Amino acid sequence: MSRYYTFSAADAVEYARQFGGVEDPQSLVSAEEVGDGNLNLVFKIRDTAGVSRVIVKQALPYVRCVGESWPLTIDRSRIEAETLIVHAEYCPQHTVKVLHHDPELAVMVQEDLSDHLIWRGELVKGKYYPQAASQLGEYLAQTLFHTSDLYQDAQKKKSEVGRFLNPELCLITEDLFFTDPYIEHERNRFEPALKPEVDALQADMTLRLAVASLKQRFLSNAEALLHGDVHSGSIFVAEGSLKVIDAEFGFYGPIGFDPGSAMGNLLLNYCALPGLVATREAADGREQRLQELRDLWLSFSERFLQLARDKTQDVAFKVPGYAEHFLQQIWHDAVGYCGSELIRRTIGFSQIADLKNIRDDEMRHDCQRHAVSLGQWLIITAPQINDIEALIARIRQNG
Ligand code: SR1
Ligand code: MG
Repeated sequence: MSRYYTFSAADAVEYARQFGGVEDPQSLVSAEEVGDGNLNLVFKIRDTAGVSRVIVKQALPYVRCVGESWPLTIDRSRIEAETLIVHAEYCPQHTVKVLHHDPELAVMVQEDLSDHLIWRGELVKGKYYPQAASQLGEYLAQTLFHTSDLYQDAQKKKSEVGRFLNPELCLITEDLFFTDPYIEHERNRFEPALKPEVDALQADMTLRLAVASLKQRFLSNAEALLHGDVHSGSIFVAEGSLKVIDAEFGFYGPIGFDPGSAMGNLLLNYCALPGLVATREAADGREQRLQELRDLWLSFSERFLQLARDKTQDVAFKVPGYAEHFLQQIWHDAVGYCGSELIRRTIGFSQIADLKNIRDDEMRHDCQRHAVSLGQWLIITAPQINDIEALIARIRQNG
């Protein structure tokens, strides 16, 4: 008999008193449900002075933004907590701290990050955090290198792949990223003005072949323990600080998927900025996004190579030139996954504020068209784009 029940605000307070690790548990008196993601309940637990002290997060047995008609395993809560715990082992400074978790109740208590803000909200307002992209690159390099075959013992890794199988959440990504946008599907969401672009995209067989390869590698390449959903809504930022949250899509997959998803979110904002802020600010903001793209990739790749040089365990993988070769494969994958993030967030089920918030219809459609065409181009030409400067140069040419 499962102990699972859905928490009320009062349950969340009681739970935080027991497991929140605060010195004065009785001072915790109220809970505010603040979950604005697609899947879970999230409570801020406040003390008598109204200060938020810890977060209680619970997985519902269905997709929250749809309802009970889309059931979803609560095991995702275990996967999320265990992924964050592994990632915190290698990059504590950029991973939200899990204070306690209970797989049966699908609940976890996390550190409060009220002194941070969700990066997406800040990007939509045109705000710039100069260190955020490098910090994200550091998080990705540390977590992905240390869980890859370059570092992990091969036997241990096989059992870790089993611990993090996550089939239901992976299926969501397999469908929403690589299938739905390329066929007529009831989950797709786009306005009639975009129908010609969507028809052309779905008829583009070169594109669909390239997407098939991306999907195959997502399904088959268990390279490292990914976060699995690195978008700007899964990241908290503050002056000089960045924390990654929300790892329920964690699994062993192709390393390029994580940096690629992150790059895709920077480029979605790049495409949306002319519709979100004044012309001058949009031009500056776009330059900042391109700089962030560069910072993200350079900090990721430089740290990954340094870790490979210093810490690779396997004798065969230590052969000179192998780490560089592996990194080049990761790069090409990342560019392809970046393109698929642009497309699925623009015409698929899971839309984002950057584009949705553009009030002027024509401007919104233009920005959406830009995101779709940039995504198409990235997916098709990924094997020919050899480095970050070539990518940035082509994005500039693309408008
Ligand atoms: C049904 S879940 C839709 C999306 O929300 C999550 O954050 C993931 O990005 C997923 O694709
Ligand atoms: Mg999420």
